[in-house]
Amino acid sequence: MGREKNMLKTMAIVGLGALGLAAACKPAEPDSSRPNIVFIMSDDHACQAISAYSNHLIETPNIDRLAKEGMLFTNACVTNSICAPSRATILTGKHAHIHGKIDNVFPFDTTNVTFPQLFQKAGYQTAMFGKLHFGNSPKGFDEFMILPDQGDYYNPDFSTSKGDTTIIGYVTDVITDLTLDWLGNRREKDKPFLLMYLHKAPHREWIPAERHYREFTQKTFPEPETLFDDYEGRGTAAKEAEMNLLNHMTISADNKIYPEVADELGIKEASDWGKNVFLQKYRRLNPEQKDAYDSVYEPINDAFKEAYPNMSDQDLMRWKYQRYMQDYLGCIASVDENVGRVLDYLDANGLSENTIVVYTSDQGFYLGEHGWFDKRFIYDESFKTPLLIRWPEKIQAGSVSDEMVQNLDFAQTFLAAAGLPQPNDMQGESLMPLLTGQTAQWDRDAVYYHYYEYPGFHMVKRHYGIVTTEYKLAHFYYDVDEWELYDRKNDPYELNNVFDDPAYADVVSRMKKELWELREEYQDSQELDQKFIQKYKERGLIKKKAEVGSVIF
Ligand code: SGN
Ligand code: CA
Repeated sequence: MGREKNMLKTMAIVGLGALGLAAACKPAEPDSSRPNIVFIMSDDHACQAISAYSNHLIETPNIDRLAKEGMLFTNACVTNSICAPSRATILTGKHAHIHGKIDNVFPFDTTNVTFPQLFQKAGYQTAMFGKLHFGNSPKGFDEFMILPDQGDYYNPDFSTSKGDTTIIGYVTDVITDLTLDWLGNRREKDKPFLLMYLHKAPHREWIPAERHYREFTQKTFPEPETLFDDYEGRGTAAKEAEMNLLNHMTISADNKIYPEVADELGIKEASDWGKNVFLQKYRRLNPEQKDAYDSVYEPINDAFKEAYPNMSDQDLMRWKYQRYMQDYLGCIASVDENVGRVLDYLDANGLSENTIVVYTSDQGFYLGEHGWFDKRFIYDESFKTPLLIRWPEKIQAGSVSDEMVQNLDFAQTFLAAAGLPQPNDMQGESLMPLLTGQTAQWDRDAVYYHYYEYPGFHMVKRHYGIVTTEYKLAHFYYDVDEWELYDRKNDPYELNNVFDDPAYADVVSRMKKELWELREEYQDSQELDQKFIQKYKERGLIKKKAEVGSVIF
């Protein structure tokens, strides 16, 4: 409305004689059949750390705006809980065994068709800023600036189509500056746009912005009920995973104890990996950044030096959990602030009405639940991912969907929203019926999951499974042959594998049948499982534990 008034005013000023010219040059009217898309994704952001889901750890008022003004998905999940495979699934609308990016190791096969390529062809202006993690450049973007590999928190390097560059500053701020600069200065106002704004934060090694060091390192956070999980009641995979805060989180890289302090205290780790990572990151800081860092982390080191000799394992676990949360949540504070900057820009420039804004993560994360950090498992904290979508023209403000939607669905959703055809070989479903309140048209009752990266970081065994609202059935394979069944309603923390419980015999046979059907529907198979194992063998990736980055105290 406001826009129409402005246009009329312009026409009155230019006068009738100039009308033809004015019409030819005027910005196109917002066309609701071709909405803009701002796809915001952070890396390893757990639902537990977004206040729209739960505010027991942190307030995220800006991200929450998307739920207040749009839709919150409480059961969004991924197909493979790890970075690059998730990104490949989002871009292609296919499961990992089809697009081929099964893990973080092998590069993405760029002969895959991605939805941004289809948008570009259809006349959208396209741009990507931040973390991709594909080992190659994205296709289908008019402009991109991406972090090589995992990227750095301070003074990050970027790859662009014109070469590489380093930008001084804090990564979350820098990615947002690039995004706003593009929106403000290079966006072609007569075209709809697709913008992918992709944060590195809050990925490991969790270094907050200077402005958040002090506040967050002084906080104490509530412990999860399963912090001291002993993994009884589950299979070998949970027991052998190397993601335990006490045993596998490194004292230097992760907990920010200077290597010389760790040495002085006689802390032994299986390798120097954590110390080396710490030094590598610390050396990136310029003198001012180092001063700011030291002014906060030195006192933490001093206090630890004093406390450590009298700490029990339990005390150390608790200390590590607090250190972890302080830094992880400190990173999220910047993500939230910066999301606010982008939302404010859209508001101030009349773009909010006709722009679909999505906030999600490449997967969920353990924030001490089961004593863990990291992800990978089909268990809830890593399987679920945040999803908030705002599109004022179509989505009722403040709505909530409990349906099981997947990152597999995003590509088709965007294509449907823009009125573009969905390729037949995409494997998801458009979320449009859910977004527009036509829930009756949505009939999914189970989702399929498959994780591959083993042996590898954190040593989570290969597994595939099926999840319904009531049950979760998973098969761990390769160096084990174990099944797990969880009763999601009666055992929400997934502590008791009831696969062998006679009371669940019927459920097991029904779920297995459905799992085989899903495998067939999505064209996954034992032959493919073997093919991917063979690929690891050919690349020499089948190694013993200690050689693949395991760090044991
Ligand atoms: C790095 C991390 C791991 C993490 C993988 C994958 N170690 O290797 O903890 O699981 O990335 O993460 S780090 O201390 O060197 O960062 S992912 O998000 O890219 O899949
Ligand atoms: Ca990730």
